[in-house]
Amino acid sequence: MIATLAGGVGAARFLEGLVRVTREELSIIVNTGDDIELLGLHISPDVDIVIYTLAGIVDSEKGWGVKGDTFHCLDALKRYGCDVWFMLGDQDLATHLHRTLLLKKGKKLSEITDEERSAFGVEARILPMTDDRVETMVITDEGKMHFQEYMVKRKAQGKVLKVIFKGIERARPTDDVINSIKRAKGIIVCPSNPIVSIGAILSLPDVRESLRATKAKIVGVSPLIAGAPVKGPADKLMGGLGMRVSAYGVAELYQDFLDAFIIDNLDLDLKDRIEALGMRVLVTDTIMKGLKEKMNLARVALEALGV
Ligand code: FO1
Repeated sequence: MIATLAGGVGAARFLEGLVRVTREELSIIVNTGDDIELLGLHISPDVDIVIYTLAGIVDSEKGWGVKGDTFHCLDALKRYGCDVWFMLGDQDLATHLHRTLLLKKGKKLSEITDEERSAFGVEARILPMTDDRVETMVITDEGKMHFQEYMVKRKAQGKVLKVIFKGIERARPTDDVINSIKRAKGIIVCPSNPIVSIGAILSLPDVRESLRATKAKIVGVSPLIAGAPVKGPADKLMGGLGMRVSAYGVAELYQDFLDAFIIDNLDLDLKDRIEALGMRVLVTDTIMKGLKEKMNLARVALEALGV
């Protein structure tokens, strides 16, 4: 079994390649710090992005939402003057309605996610990082807000001063999360935001310790290419928090548990410096334009794991 740590769009695109090049069982540990309650519904964007992508129904241009979805419900809500800044499509709303109803009945997010995965015919296990409520909050020079509000509503404006995982003190990773890290033959840290996506997973008790303790190889894929993310505000968050905004900066964040790190050809000049942090560095094309590139990148990760 291979375990992976995943955020949203970048991870899902990588996983699309991985499921095609390995016969190993996959456990995908997914960030839930981006989860938000809107219109009375519990939205788990990263869980849904991974499931929709692996089910082949994601809107591949945006990387989130369902391909060809309509927005009639949101349009109708606008008539009532509702502030609809998060684009929830009609089919996507069904997922959030279903999840919210089951949460209200006392089911755990991990159980509901497994039902959703199965309903969409996804074979890989999708493990929300926790069943407890964690909310990623961003403090900028414009105030404190939910990560989705910072990223989507305010389009990542304002200088980032701090990132807080609200609720993390009481949150526990699920047993499946810790067991999959302990049992995995190899672990992949997907090309996701190192602060809010992978950072939230690593902030849970026992996760980082289990990664440090495992004898299995761990490989990371840089989400930054030539100092910029393919998607999302990783550069603004890292820069605001005083970190080096480069593949090197990401490697520094993971250096206590990574055995290998995959960087883009454009970052070849960083190879020696990253290797000096104590990890093997593989240099390849990490821009996942199509399925071929996604599968190639996944093959490089598997080679680094030796599985
Ligand atoms: N991202 C946007 O930039 N704008 C949106 O309106 C938006 C809606 C949305 C709805 C459902 C969903 O599952 C994801 C959605 N996303 C949207 C993506 C999401 O905000 C982020 O990409 C992830 O949370 C970051 O990992």
